[in-house]
Amino acid sequence: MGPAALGRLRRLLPAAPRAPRLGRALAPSRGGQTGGGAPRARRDLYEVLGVPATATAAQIKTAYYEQSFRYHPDRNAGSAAAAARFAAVSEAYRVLGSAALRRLQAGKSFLRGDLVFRPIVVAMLLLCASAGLAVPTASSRSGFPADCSRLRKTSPSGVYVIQPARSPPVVVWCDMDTEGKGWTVVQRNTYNTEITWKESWTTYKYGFGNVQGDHWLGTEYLHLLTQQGTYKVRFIVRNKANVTHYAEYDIFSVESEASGYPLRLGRFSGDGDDYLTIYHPKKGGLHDNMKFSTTDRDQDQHSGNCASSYGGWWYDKCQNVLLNGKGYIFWPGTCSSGDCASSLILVKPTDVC
Ligand SMILES: [Ca+2]
Repeated sequence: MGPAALGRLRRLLPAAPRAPRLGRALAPSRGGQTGGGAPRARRDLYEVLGVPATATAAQIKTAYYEQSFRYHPDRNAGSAAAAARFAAVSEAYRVLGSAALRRLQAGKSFLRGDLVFRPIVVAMLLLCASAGLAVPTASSRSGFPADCSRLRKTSPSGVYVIQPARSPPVVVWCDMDTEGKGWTVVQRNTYNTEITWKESWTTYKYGFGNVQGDHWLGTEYLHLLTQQGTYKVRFIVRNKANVTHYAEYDIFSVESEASGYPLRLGRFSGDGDDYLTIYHPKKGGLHDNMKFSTTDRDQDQHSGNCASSYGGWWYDKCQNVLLNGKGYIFWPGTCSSGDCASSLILVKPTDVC
């Protein structure tokens, strides 16, 4: 589905509601085949998630969590039907989830509690029940821990080798000093970094930099890490006055390369506003559910390529926040001109399961 088709879908979203047809056999993509054009495709997206066209952002997100974990390929090994259903659910949520937020924002009826609180708690419980253990175990093949949370609590911060499920061993920095210990560092940047961050898709895929300094762990490793359990993420920035700001999401995953490494985030907590899962029309839009873009792979919603200006990121049109830049680390309110001194992205198994 191209950007033009997505644009048509979004313009059509406020159309009259209709009753859902639940339990019907699903066709991941039939747009253009039935003669129905965009309206038929939009209707199918709601049906894929099993929600009515009047569904709120919270209902859409809850349905997505339920279905994506039910049909996740890791829990349906070898099932082409489950894989197709998983892909269809992911695409439906990517389109409808973002559009529902925009619709709420446009109507000035943005109910933050409705969006992220009780329905998502229910979704979390369903997610935990279907996902099994939230904390991954050590790799039976190598003996390396699956992530930094498996280290002894007395271990110091430093360089370690981990091995997420289905991954080769990976050298990482384990942060044993930040609250709760056991964080795996997936990104670190400083304003005057040597790294340009304007790297290719493949370079981002496998990572670059020095884990003792500025680096990107690798989008593929982010995917593999977050597919082996249920993870949370903490974004931390420090401004020139040495004041830190953080934003945490109690669920964090990066889906497969085949789906564009889209970002999936759960509930927000932090010491400021939520710039990743809430739509900010006067900034870059929305980051949650956006695909990853690089200089050589434009998957953003902007007419140009956002990644060409700074670096790889989950852009919309283009960014509310941006940590992958040389001489530009941007977080509104903390360093609104892009002059953050440093940034850090940490992940570990979530507490909600
Ligand atoms: Ca673009």
